[in-house]
Amino acid sequence: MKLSAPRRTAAAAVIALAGLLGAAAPSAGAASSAAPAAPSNSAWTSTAQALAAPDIPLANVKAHLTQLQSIATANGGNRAHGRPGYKASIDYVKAKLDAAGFTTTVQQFTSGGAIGYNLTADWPGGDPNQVLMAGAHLDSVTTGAGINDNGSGSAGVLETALAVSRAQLQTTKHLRFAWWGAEELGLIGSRYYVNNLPAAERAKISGYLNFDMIGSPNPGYFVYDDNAALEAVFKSYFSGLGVPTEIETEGDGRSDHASFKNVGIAVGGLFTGAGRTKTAAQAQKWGGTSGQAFDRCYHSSCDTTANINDTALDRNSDAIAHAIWTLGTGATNPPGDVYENAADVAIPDNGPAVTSTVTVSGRTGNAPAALPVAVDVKHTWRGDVVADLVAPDGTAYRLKNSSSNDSADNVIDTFTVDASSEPANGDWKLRVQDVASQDTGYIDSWKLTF
Ligand code: DTR
Ligand code: ZN
Ligand code: ZN
Ligand code: CA
Repeated sequence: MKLSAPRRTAAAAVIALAGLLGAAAPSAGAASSAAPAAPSNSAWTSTAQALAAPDIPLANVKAHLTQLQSIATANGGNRAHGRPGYKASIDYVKAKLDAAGFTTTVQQFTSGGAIGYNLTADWPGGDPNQVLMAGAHLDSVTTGAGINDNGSGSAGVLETALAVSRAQLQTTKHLRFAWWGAEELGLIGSRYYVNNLPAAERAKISGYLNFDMIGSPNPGYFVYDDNAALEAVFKSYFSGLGVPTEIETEGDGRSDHASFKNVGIAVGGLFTGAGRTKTAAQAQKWGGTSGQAFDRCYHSSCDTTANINDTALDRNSDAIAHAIWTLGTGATNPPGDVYENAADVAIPDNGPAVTSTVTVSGRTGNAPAALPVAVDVKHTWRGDVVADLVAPDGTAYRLKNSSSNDSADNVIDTFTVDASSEPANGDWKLRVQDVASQDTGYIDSWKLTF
């Protein structure tokens, strides 16, 4: 069994980055008994250190809430989809961003016979092929001003964007901020945005961070656990504050991150709780009142500026900035990063398929639309060989079919797979089967290049 000599050169650089992003360096997978093959020939040389985020002034965040409250009061008491208070909210947020140097876009859609609006704001610079998004729904329910739900998330994202402008932040990833319409009707605005984004544009989104209710009056500190790398960014921030966190368990699909997760984009976010009751154990670790809802005014007329816990709003706004600075200015995914398994795997003659695995981790977003799969299979009659790339979720991509008249030796080729619908991280497998008797061989090595 040929053992690969792990490539040490690039490994140190990749592990240095991995330490930054809290991710593990790539390694060979289960089929190999060889030492983990570290990424080799990485064209990535940067060991960019993420910059430290500034404090987000609570007073600034609350000033936005006061404005949203005034808008609701002046427009029938709410900021709901299809009502004048929602468009006025969009106009307020847009004006702040235009004045701060963002490139803003208002996207219209229709729902329930009424026009809705999404607002996106792009910060110039960063790798246009690695877009980091942060968003919040801006609409309220019809029964109230929606200051916690979701003025809090909207204001926290807005003030973080304004802090990026104040810092004239130079980013490695491209930053895009978003405020969604008609979330309360069923994630309508964010789903419209994602569904109308060309696949090539979707593939550029390395992650989406969602903030829906981050100032609940009886707060919990919940972190979305949909993506390990993004979850780690928030958990490490709160552990630095000495604040314990819990996994957000109100179920998937409960806010706009679901629109992005549904198309395979890595998502993360924060939540301080809605109508559920805080337990005694939670009150023990977080303070507040056990046996009472995290937000007693959830979807009610009392969801006003009085319905905010300042400490929770402050901590979560600072956590948003921490995530944007950490993920947006840290080292980008190294282009040309190679994940290889050089362990030999025997292929049974005219028998069951065998696999060889590489583990990809520490990346954000999806795999590329043109993923090179380099295969080296030694065989004495390559017409017998069928080969597939199997993504971490089990989706198989056919690389090579069998053919009865191809008697040449070996399958040594690089195939290109559109893997843009597959999250990058996970165990990728090369699956090979010999489908005709006589002649046989073995997987010599194979590799993916991201
Ligand atoms: N759907 C949100 C409130 C909500 C309920 N559960 C979760 C979990 C994660 C984020 C948000 C929520 C709303 O009413 O807007
Ligand atoms: Zn709501
Ligand atoms: Zn909400
Ligand atoms: Ca054979």
